[in-house]
Amino acid sequence: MTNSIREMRDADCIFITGSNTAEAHPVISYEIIRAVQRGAHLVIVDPRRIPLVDHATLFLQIKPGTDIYVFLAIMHTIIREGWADADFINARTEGYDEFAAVLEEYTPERAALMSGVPVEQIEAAARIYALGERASGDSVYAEPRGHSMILYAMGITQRSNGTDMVKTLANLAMLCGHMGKPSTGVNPLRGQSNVQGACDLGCLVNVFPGYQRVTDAEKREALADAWDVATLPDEVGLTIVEAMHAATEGQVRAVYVMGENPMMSDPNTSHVEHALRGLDLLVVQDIFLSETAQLAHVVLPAKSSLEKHGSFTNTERRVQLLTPVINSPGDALPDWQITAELAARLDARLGQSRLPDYWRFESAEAVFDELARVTPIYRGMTYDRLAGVGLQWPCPTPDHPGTPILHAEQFSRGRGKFNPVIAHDPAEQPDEEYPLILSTGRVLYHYHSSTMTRRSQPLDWREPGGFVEIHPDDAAVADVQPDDRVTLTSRRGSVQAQARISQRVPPGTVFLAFHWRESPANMLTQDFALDPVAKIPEYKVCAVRLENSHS
Ligand SMILES: Nc1nc2c(c(=O)[nH]1)N[C@H]1C(S)=C(S)[C@@H](COP(=O)(O)OP(=O)(O)OC[C@H]3O[C@@H](n4cnc5c(=O)[nH]c(N)nc54)[C@H](O)[C@@H]3O)O[C@H]1N2
Ligand SMILES: Nc1nc2c(c(=O)[nH]1)N[C@H]1C(S)=C(S)[C@@H](COP(=O)(O)OP(=O)(O)OC[C@H]3O[C@@H](n4cnc5c(=O)[nH]c(N)nc54)[C@H](O)[C@@H]3O)O[C@H]1N2
Ligand SMILES: [Mo]
Repeated sequence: MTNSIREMRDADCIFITGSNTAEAHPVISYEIIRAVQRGAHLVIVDPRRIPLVDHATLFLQIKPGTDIYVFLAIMHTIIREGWADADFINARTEGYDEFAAVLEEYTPERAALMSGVPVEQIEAAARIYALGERASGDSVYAEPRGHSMILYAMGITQRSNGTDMVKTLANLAMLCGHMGKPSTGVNPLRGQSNVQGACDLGCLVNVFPGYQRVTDAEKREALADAWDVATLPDEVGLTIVEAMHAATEGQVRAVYVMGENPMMSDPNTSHVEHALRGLDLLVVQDIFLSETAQLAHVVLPAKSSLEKHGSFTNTERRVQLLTPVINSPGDALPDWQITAELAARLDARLGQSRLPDYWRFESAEAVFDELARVTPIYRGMTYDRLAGVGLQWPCPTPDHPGTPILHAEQFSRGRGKFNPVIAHDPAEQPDEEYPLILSTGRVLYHYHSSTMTRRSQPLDWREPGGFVEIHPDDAAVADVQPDDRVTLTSRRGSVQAQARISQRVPPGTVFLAFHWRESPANMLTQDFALDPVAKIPEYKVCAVRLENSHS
């Protein structure tokens, strides 16, 4: 996030798209509701009538995958009506002319045809967001233009044009100067409790800790020095879906999975199973015997987050300390210790004369100290300083207070760059054989592959099994009554679940969460069309057929 959670309550307008905030980020949704109660506008662009729509002042219900036309039309309108922030564009950005030229053809009328959202709603969203209009009451920011925040999540990124989508939202914020000030910015709501931290310290295929590129020779050599090794790899690795394809092609022979359950969470499960079963070695390090661990040659038992020391970095870049609150069972060790011991043994096997210092950690704190040493954005942090509320990166020096708002004076690259983006449609469109769009995601009561939440009796009681949301029109066509068993079929496979007939989804779209091992959504999703840059699969759109299982 460019900005911080606490700023949401002061916003004049909050623009949410592709985030089911009340179910996936419930605590953040309280801040949003608070802002609305103080008079802020809440604009939501989403295919589903998600719970937060009850608080929205404007809801643009798009057909899945068509929001790009709406965003381009919103920017078209902002320029046409003179609502852009010329001062910000001149002082802080570059590439405006090229970007603006591309927008000319993306009229609200065209967006209405593609998305099903009326022209008036698109124009109203443009005005409210651009000018930071309030629904009522006075702004805490006494300025001519109010403060607008964009929040987004997986509805934007889990798309074959996810990178374009994110650039589009950045363009929109820069166009209106909603950047670098409180209650503005582009704010991706990060998912897992520590996914931000995992990325920060290099759990990505192209960077070392602190987003230092593996292809940057100078950074690479500095890190090799710090770690006391001769060289470090300079090759960008395979992302997870690419790795599964490489495995079926025999190019990847061994996989070490730590805290992931790809048999449930990766797209096209039959293919994933084929890839994993064909490996020479599959190691799974988990806190439970997950669906993936059941296929492993070796299972390494890890301690859960409630059983170990460490730090989590949350969605607003805040690094916070973990403290164990329960004892761990059996032989479970903290993940860092399993990895360090494994690495030390491998080094010994490879004939290293001495155990390199970089594997000799005494504690999680020692790991953190090393991390801070090699990661510029964490460099000023220590466990002592993190005690209490933690610190937000960048925090480059021991006396730096942390950074609640990014890009306040300038962007990381200097001027903010407008990236011209054109619309792309989802890779798999409905047709006669597979006439419906399947959208996948989450429900409030379960977490991902639900290794944890389905072991909790109250949660399991609340949502005990897989259900498909079906619009009444589509239910009528397929002769489906409430609670019937239905079968969804895509080009990849078939899944059975219970019908939940609901106006939450628009006609032509069905929704299935990916929590249920008896109704595994990823049997249906596709793994062929990845975003060209991020390589994320299009979890949010594939084509399916709906049948009543009894007919
Ligand atoms: N209860 C619970 N909370 C969670 C999780 C969980 O499993 N359970 N997982 C965590 C993780 S890792 C993550 S990444 C986050 C995910 O948080 P979200 O991204 O909020 O969750 P999703 O259910 O994937 O929903 C994405 C939203 O995008 C919408 N959407 C679908 N297609 C489109 C489209 O074409 N355009 C637009 N604009 N929107 C679309 C959906 O209708 C939905 O409202 O949640 C985190 N929080
Ligand atoms: N169809 C569809 N698929 C999706 C998505 C979607 O929206 N639709 N969303 C995608 C997204 S955003 C995400 S983040 C992924 C999530 O996918 P996964 O990360 O595969 O899902 P989890 O169930 O969170 O799996 C985490 C595993 O880690 C284990 N675990 C928990 N704590 C620890 C620990 O401290 N140490 C170790 N070693 N293991 C631990 C759990 O038992 C579990 O087996 O799913 C993706 N897949
Ligand atoms: Mo996620």
